[in-house]
Formats: sequence, structure tokens, C-alpha cells
Amino acid sequence: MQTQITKLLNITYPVLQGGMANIAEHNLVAAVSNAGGLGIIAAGGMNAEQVRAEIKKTKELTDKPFGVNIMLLNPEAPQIAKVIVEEGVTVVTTGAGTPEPYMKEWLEAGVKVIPVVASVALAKRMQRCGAAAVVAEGCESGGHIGELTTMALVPQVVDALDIPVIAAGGIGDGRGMAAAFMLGAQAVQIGTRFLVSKECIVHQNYKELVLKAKDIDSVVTSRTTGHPVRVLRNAMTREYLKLEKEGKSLEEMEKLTLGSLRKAVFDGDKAGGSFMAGQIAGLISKEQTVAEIIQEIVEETKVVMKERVATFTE
Ligand code: TUI
Repeated sequence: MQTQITKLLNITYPVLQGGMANIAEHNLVAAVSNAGGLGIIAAGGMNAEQVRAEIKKTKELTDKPFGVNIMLLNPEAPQIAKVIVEEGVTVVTTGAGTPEPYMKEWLEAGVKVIPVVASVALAKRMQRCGAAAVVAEGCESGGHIGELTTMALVPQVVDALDIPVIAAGGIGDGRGMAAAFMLGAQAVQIGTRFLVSKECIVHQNYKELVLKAKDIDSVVTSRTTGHPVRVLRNAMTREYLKLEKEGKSLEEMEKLTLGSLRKAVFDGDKAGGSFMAGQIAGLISKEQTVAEIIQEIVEETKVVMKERVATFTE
């Protein structure tokens, strides 16, 4: 299953793991890379030295390529950008903003930069400033999202760019991956399905909530702050949406979501935690190893493309 992205990143399968803050640490990252995808350390909730330690631990667990995701709202982003170069990281993805301030430094060091974008305008800007590829992420994703769906966003970004496009948002099995290829993507980025992998360190309650989620069990909070976030519905989201309706201050609400992500990941606090997950959670029904997940998705993609695409071309 060779594509422009497997060649660019020197990986076996065109599968990237989403950069999930507080969740995607060395165990998950190394498992994804060892299974032939691209594992990505999420620097979202970390400071620069924590990121350096994660990079070192990942290198001990795999000799395959891996990346680092920088959440650009993180106040430590400038220091983390330097650690990337110092530690010889070869791939960086970015989210929740534009990585333009760091591009020169990274490109000079030979880092392949893959910004996550939610619009054609930002995608074009990223191509102009030297991105190697982009992740076009639809609002089916968990966490911080844009406005467009994957189905609408991906083909428009593909048409607007010359560099390869990776599809993200709502992709959790081989049907989703095959569909992404039909839209013109060269790879997929998957987050939610890896949440329930055996190697993922989230609290067991987090995994249970994803496994039992139905199609309509996620909601979008923080629209009023300009940083909408998709999470599984619970007491915290009900309270949050109520405060938003009442027009409470931004600071008050941001504290509630960022702090509560840690409560979800580490404490499994079902009422107070922020359980970020995508709309595809409703499709995810079993805990598996990362290698089993990647193998199953790749095999299913081959089958559906052979069977369903062949039906239309006969
Ligand atoms: O970044 C993500 N997903 C995330 S970040 C995160 S941590 C967080 N928690 C609470 C509030 C905010 C963040 C959890 N999940 N995905 C990539 C992504 N980037 N989705 C949307 C965007 C985006 C949106 C607007 C990127 C750029 C942008 O505008 C940039 C500009 O300056 O024009």
C-alpha cells in the first residue's frame, strides 16, 4: 500500500496516529511506528523538557520514524519548536494555529512539516510556506475542530494543493480509509480508534466511554471561545454548555476544558472529565493492540476497494 505519504515518511502503511494531548506518549507512539504507521508524540499538555524526555523514550522503543505534534496554543510552543531541532525529530505536525513562526528554523534543519488544517485558505498558506504535506481534518474529529466535514474539506484541499493531503476526522475502519483515498487523500490520520488500543495509557473509564458511545454521543463545546472542542457528552459538558449559554467569561470556561482533559485521561472522572473523541466512536467496539488495529484497517481497505470499486468498473 505505497502512496506519496508512505514514500515521504518512509513508513509501511499510510496511517498516521493523531496527536492527542496528554494521551499520545511514547508507548502508543512507538507501537504505531513499530506496526508500520507513523506514531506522533502529542506535545499538547507538555513543557519542552517533557517533550525531550518523551522523544528519548520513544527512540528507545523504536528505530522506525515517528513525529511530534505541537499544539500551537501551548505557551511552551516556541521552546518545544527548538527541542524538535535539537533532538533530530524528522516529522512535525501542528494544530490549532499556524506554524509559520517556526517554519524557517524547521526547514533549515530538514524537518518535514505537516500542518493540520481545517480550511482551504490555511492549506494554501501552508503549501506556500514550505509544508511537506497537510492533514485536512474534518469536524467529525475529537478535540479542537474546524467547521467543515471531512467529506467536504478533503477534496477541496486536494484540488487546491500540489503537495499530498492526509485525511482526518471520522475515519475508524477500512471503509473510511478507502473513502479517504477516493477523495484524493494519500493517507489517513486516526485518533479515536487508537484511544481504545491496549497500548494507550488513558484510564480504563475513558476506553469504556468510547466503546459504549453511540453515534450521537459527542457534543461540541467552546464554540463561543473560538476554539470549538468535540467531547463525549457528560455532566461536565452539560454544565459547560449551560455556562456558555449564560455568556460566562472565556477564561472561566477554558480552565474547565483543559484541566478536565487530565481528569478524563488520568483519573477516569466520568462526570467531570473532558473525554475528547470523534463521531466515529459509535463504530468502535473492541479493545485491540495497535498492530491488530492497523492490520485490520489496512486489510479491510484492500477488500472494500477491490470488491466495491471493482463492482463499479465492471
Ligand atoms: O488541534 C487539533 N486538535 C486538538 S488541539 C486540542 S487541545 C485544546 N484544548 C482546548 C481548547 C483548544 C485546544 C485538542 N484537540 N486539531 C487540529 C486543528 N487545527 N483543528 C482545527 C485547527 C485549526 C483551526 C483554526 C487550525 C488553524 C486555525 O486557524 C489558524 C489561523 O491562524 O488562521
